[in-house]
Amino acid sequence: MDSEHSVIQRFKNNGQGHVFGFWDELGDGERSNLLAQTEEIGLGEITHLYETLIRNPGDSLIDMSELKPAPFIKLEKSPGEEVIWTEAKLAGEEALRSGEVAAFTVAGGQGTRLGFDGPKGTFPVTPVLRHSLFQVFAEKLRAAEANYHCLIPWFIMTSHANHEAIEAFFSDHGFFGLKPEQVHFFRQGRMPAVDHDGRILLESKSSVAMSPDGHGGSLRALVRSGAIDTMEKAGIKVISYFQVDNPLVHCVDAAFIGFHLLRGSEMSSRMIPKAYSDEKLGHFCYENGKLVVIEYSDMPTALISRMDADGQLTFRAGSIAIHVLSTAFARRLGDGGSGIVLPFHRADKKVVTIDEDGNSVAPGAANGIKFEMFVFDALPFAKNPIVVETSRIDEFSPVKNAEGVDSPRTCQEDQLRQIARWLHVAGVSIETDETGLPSIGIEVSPLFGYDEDTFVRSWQMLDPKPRIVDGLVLK
Ligand code: UD2
Repeated sequence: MDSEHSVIQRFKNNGQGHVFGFWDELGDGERSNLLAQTEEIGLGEITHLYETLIRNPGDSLIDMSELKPAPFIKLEKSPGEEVIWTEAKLAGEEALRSGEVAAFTVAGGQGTRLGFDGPKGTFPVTPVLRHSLFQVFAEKLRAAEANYHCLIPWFIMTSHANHEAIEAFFSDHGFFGLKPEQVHFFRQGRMPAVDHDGRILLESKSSVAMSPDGHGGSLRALVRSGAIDTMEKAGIKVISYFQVDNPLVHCVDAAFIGFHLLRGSEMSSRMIPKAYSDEKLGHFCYENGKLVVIEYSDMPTALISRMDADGQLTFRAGSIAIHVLSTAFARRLGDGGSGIVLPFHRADKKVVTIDEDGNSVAPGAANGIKFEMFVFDALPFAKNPIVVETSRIDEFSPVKNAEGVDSPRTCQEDQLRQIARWLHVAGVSIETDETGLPSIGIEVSPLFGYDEDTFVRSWQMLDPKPRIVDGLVLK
């Protein structure tokens, strides 16, 4: 009772007493739900965010006039550069063989744009068998484990909304052949949505409108959940971070990991040249000597479309949200002990809430503000951060929208083009259109081949070779 009273009083003192406006009408279960939620909320933090992001948004923390394009390690190798890629690959392979690498998927997003009823990782993404994103990643990890004779623990950050569904999905599918004890699920933190006056929005009389605190919340969630302790106990030194929406990602890429290690980097990122100026990718930039990512929505249009004399976009280094972090760096940033706190960004959204009488209101336009942290904001705090180019066609085709760009259809087509290219390298030509898209459906399990080299190796060992027909599955 006392603690109830002090929580309620704290909210009143901070001008948020309305959160308990229906308290007298609530039953015991509803009261404890509301109390549990409100205990998660840092009222000082909310006041600070209101002051700095809503009331006096002021200028961006980044000085846009100081931005320069960030250098990156190029994929196209000039004669002397072959050797640095080879050395990097060897160093990454050594770390994998020594069991120092964990995979980390952020899967706590709400996936609203896709309009899929379920956690995004359960979305059926492959072209023939319609295997889920999670299955694709699991098979890639199993294939890498077989290749490097190692165990790769897999950490998956969920949200309060999808945690149980994700755990059940893995359990129903036998963890896709992984050992259950090597897969670790943990929930990310939440933040309340507020209105334009900084008042916390209620979703119902007994619940606050809470939403995930962004993928940048993964660093503190790694620490709070104990996942980082598990990593350290297992001798993990390198965390290979990727988003849940991109089945082409190399879940653990030896060369990328090797560059990270050889350059003494605490956080490294993958980039691709942007396909066109408005492509929705963050931009790798240097600001006053620090590596930063400026999200597409925050970058001034004049900079987004600026061209070099050779006709290329000046700020072409696009972030595809694939990073490698050292475990020690993740802990340092996640526990806040270093005094470094990732900034929050505001997102104006439609938030289902209630009116003064407690009736549900579905807004027609953005009525609320959500707060999210972005993991790439950790880059300027990292020692020796580096950016390494990768090939778009081989590593990036996310599923974000129900239709159009970055949709299930474009992603399936990109998977099919990749298989056609691999077959071509293996000496088998199949009919494709001018974009390289085959006219038939073929699927290759990552267990058969997860990149060109492993595919060609497995293909060469097939005896007899299968006929290439519609619906062929290689596993
Ligand atoms: C992200 C990047 C963008 C580019 C693009 C590549 C940001 C702000 N932008 O855009 O620069 O790299 O990806 O595909 O990151 N997630 C959580 N918890 C959250 C929010 C998101 O786990 O609270 C996960 C989500 O499940 C997904 C990933 O983070 O795996 C990306 O989230 P998104 O779809 O909001 O990012 P997007 O497409 O705006």
